Amino acid sequence: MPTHLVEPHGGTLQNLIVSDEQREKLQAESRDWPSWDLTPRQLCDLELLLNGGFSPLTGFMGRADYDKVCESMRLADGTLWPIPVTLDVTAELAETLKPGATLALRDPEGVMLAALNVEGVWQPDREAEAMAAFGTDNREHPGVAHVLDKAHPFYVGGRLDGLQHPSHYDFRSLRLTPEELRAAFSKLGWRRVVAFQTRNPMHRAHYELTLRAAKEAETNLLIHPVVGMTKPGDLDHYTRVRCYQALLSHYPRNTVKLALLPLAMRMAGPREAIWHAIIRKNYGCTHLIVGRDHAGPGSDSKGKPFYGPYDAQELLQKHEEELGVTMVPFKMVVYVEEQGTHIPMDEVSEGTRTLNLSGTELRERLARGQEIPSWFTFPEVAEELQRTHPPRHRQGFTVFFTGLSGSGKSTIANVLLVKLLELGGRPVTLLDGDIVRKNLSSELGFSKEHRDINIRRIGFVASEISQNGGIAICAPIAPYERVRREVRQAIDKLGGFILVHVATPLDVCEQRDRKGMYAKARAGIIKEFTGISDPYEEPTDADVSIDTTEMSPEEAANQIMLHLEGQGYIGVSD
Ligand code: PPS
Repeated sequence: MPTHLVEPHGGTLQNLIVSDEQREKLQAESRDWPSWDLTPRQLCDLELLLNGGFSPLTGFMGRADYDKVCESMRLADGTLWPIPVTLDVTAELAETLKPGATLALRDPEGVMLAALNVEGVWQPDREAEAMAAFGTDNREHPGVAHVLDKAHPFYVGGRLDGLQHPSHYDFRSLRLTPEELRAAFSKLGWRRVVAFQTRNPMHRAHYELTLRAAKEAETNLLIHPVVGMTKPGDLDHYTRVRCYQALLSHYPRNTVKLALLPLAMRMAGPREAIWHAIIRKNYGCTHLIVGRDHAGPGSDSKGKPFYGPYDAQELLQKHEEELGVTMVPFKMVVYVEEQGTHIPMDEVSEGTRTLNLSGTELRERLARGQEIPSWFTFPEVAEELQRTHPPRHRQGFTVFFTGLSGSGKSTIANVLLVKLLELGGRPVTLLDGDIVRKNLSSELGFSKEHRDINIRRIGFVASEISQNGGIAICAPIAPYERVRREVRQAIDKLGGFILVHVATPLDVCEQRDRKGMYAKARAGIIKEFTGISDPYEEPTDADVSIDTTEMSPEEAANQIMLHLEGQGYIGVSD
């Protein structure tokens, strides 16, 4: 079909999927090949290599390309390419791979997706790579943390023969390959297309700015959100895609298209902006909207931004002619109340009252179940966000007790269980120390290693419960700070986590000695007994601290209920 679309990067749109015949041959030969199970990040990279999103690449980079990309943002043949696309593997596998070997690349189920014709194996200097690609070796940068701490130590480069694309079962009609999207543009007669890259839900301001960008550049609009891997902590892509779908009907008819990009972002700021432009060019776009701090990870813990706000725009602008993709600067728009409309910030006259909501304010409003104003986001989008972020009093959470044996954890936990059941509305599960030891951890003893395994198991079950809207009450001793924090971190992401320190002093616990265990521990009959012959690390991050020396279990449980109420986990509407 004759097409007037922009040329792919490097001139040829790659499609690395082999013929049916070749696939059968490779499958038969693969019996004797070594295998590699791809990580989630590698699966994303493989998908864009196979479908031509990463044209002109025909496989994971070899050493010559990699070195040149790091050093000067170019492939060995001089083609502009800013980001290393490498296959990292373990030392054990690397040892077995020689040039000329073939490596079977498999998905998590073990299905072979591609054969890698090994051209080289090497151990990269990862600090140097971080400095080159990200401009920093600070591990607070998620891209740097990946390269330095998560990636395997060896890289394998080579051409790929693709057997099949990674499988996806969600939003299939929106998962268009470069070839499919180009065909759709041709059919619609679109020649000039501006892409909007996003990893966040789109609100009114995004809608207005994309509309303006398309109008000013006289282009059609492709909303092309990343659904591969984005910045840790971002909103899940299921919710985001439902939000984008809800937004579509607001655009003028037949001017906009939505498609999903299975990219694993690196958050590399300016270099990543160039990468995004190359990828969009391969998908048939002529323009890319680039905003403030495009694909940047924000600031480090000292508040210092990793990239300047307009570094990405500037770098892309420098290369737009060579690339054939025009950078459309993203203008921040704000809502001007007295005019009832959104306008670019630089057009707002001094003294005009403008409205905006920060991401934090939005999250707080969602957590409290408050209304989201329609000037900020279309009601259909707000509804989707509210469905995913129910107010706290309808979310799941975990109350995690820690304290010495005999401190009163179980008794208080049981009272709390009954009080929460009495309130109703959410299922409540008690994971008491003894119950867990009987049912979940019966083979474990009381060494540090075993205690940590025990707490991780409790944490895992609690996170499943919280994530699915239930309340988990855990009451182990949990003597070690590090694993307690690990559990908190895991659950905080999915629901609330409240640490209750039952801080009854050791002498009181020992005096009570309800189970006679302290006497046995003192006599050396029970070894490694917490507080006597084993450590207990007092928490410094407890949300509630209770000393039961002079407090009844009822009073203690009430104190926790008050805390839960204060935090919004239980409330009037329960
Ligand atoms: S841990 O450290 O969190 O894994 O411990 P946990 O699973 O809560 O188990 C503590 C209960 O096991 C009994 N027990 C011991 N506790 C501490 N140290 C040693 N060595 C030990 N051996 C047995 C004890 O009854 C604890 O129950 P509670 O309810 O805390 O008194």
